[in-house]
Amino acid sequence: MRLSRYFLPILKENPREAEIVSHRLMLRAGMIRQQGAGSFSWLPLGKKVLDKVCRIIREEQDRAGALEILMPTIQSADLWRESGRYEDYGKEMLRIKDRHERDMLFGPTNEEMVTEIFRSYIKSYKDLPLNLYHIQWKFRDEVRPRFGVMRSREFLMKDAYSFDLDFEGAKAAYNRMFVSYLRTFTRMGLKAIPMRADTGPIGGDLSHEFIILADTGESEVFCHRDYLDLKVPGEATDFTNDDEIAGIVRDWTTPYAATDEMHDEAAWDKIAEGDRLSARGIEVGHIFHFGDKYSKPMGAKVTGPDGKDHNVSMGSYGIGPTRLIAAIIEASHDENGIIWPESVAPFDVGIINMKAGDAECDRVCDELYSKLTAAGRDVLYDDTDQRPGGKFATADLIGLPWQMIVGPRGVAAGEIEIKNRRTGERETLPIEAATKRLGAA
Ligand code: 5CA
Repeated sequence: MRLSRYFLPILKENPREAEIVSHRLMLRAGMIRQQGAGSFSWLPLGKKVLDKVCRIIREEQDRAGALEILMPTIQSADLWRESGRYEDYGKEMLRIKDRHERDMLFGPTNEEMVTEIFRSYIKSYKDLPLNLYHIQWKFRDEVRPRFGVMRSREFLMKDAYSFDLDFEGAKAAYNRMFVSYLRTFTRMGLKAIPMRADTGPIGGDLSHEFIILADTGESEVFCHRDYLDLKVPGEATDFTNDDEIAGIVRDWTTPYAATDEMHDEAAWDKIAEGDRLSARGIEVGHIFHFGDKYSKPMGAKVTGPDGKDHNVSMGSYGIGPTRLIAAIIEASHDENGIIWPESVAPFDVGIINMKAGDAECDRVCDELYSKLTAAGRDVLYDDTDQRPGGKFATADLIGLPWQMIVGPRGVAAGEIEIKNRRTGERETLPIEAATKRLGAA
């Protein structure tokens, strides 16, 4: 992408309404535009990051055996009356009437709808286990939307729903999602700690929140320091092996970890003081095992091997991709801007033409651009006539992991400079070596 043809509305000043660094940087980097209380448009740079985040989520959901679907945002109130949640959900639910005066709602979550799909098609235990997920916009009329996309009213959610014959099967499904979440967050450069949590309006008695430690987090959390060194399972993890998966979950649930609501002072006191980590955290994912809470009232049952009907045992598993982006920025930035982990960076490489219009600089930049692009790298080429200082500031603000700096003096010597955004290290290299270093032959 050439910057001269891109839409990147950078803000020079710090927006006054932004209280936390991620919100400030997302606005300044032209990633999002606020449209109303807790409602945001995603501009090109933000949309690119969002797509990369969702891609990792998809890959790890698919790896764990979940199947992607897409359900509507607007739901019928009647479905929610079947489960009893229409009245229970309270003011967070946006209730709407259609032209026939029918009660509708903008989905804050999809347990009812996915249970309706399940019961319409699946009748036998032989079709289990099943896990269906989608990535769809949700609306929750939060009392206090704040911190930009961190707590908004309209936000993106990946929500998965598992169906099993019995408690044991549902526990195995829960474990698969648990491990899939560990892998998902680690691939985004985040250290997420699973913590026992309160189940709130989703229900059930087993749930874990996945928490990123950050001073600006809304939750108060308590955990053992051992979590900081636990190893995240690799790509070769066998999601069909229930024992292997259960073993990983055991390792990741043995040290103490709990959110504020579930905190157990007595257990906490038993941990040596130097091993206690009491901090603030951001909830980026939340998984629930709730058995037959929805399947029973909604009649989602299958015939078991015993020939009898069984209400299926269910769980649901959420990740907030829009909130995740804010969490990544909270965890990874400096005074100059965002430092993207390479896996979710909007572009892999920036090319900074220090003297656009200079025939040699333009030629070298064009060549670098086409070589890197042909090699599959996502490149942002700053071909504008801004001054070099402004270009450096932009590249750092939007967090391009690698920057190639092309100036007339270097080009005359056949060299360019490459800079690593995270370490700040700069290195001058012959043009070809630099191109190779950044992934093109
Ligand atoms: N149905 C279940 C799991 S699929 C559910 O709704 N869980 S949840 O309420 O915990 O939400 C799942 C995830 O959505 C949260 O972990 C969080 O990452 C994200 N999320 C929830 N509320 C908001 C919000 N107001 N703004 C941004 N993200 C949110």
